[in-house]
Amino acid sequence: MHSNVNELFDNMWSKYLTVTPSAQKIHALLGEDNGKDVINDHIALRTFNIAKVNLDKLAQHLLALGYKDGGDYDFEAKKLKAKHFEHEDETLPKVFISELLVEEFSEQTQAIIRNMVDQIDEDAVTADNFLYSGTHWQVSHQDYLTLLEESEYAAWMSAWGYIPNHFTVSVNQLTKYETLESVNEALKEAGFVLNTSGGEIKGSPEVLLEQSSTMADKATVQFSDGAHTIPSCFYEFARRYEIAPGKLYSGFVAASADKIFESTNVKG
Ligand code: OOG
Ligand code: NI
Repeated sequence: MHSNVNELFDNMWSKYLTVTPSAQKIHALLGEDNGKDVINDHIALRTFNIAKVNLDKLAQHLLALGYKDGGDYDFEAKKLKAKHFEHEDETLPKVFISELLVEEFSEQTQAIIRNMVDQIDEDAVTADNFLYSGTHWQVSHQDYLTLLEESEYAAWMSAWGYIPNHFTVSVNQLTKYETLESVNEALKEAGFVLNTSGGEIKGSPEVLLEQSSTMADKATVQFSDGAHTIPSCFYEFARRYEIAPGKLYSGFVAASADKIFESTNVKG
């Protein structure tokens, strides 16, 4: 486990940038002073609900740094559960962690996933770098395609493993933009492709959270049977509304999150 929270996020950011070149460009576009002032609202991590690596195992890394459980979310159709964690130091990003409900999939999909998880060294899960350690297994592109038929999430996990699948710009804290609409327009003008599932803007002031995201960048993965270029990670944008004067809503909105997951989809 990390003992320094800033070091953890710096290392996660560096790992994420290796497969998400857009992120640096988005910072430069939205922030002042070449993006130095961009504050992240949250990051997101994915895993499987197998005990060795489940949501709770990932959460240990955050709880050890003073994060607290902030809410539970269910995604029945995608066969996922999630929780978010937040820190009393509000300058630290919230962390959204989801887990795939492996037992709800076909025997074939379960076998591919269990084989991957079996290859993880037990000690790797509690090591400092686990949340940005990538994959711990060999998987074939054929298996990736098999997973893709049942779950885009499972396929993404097989290729990328433990790495933040997105960082999220806090629109509230930008100085050059106020609304999510204006952020989206700037992104599109600069050539970024937005996730339009459920509309460009998911949520509304009524649910206290508006979100949008880019479609994931593409990067090359060395599968056991060859290299292939597939969706990697994306960038999200969140504008939060007040629940009380001076106090922003800190939760997530399941109906919106359901669509944000699709930012790593292979099929549009
Ligand atoms: C997480 C999707 C949900 C949000 O902000 O609602 C999410 C994921 O894609 O792993 O990040
Ligand atoms: Ni998110």
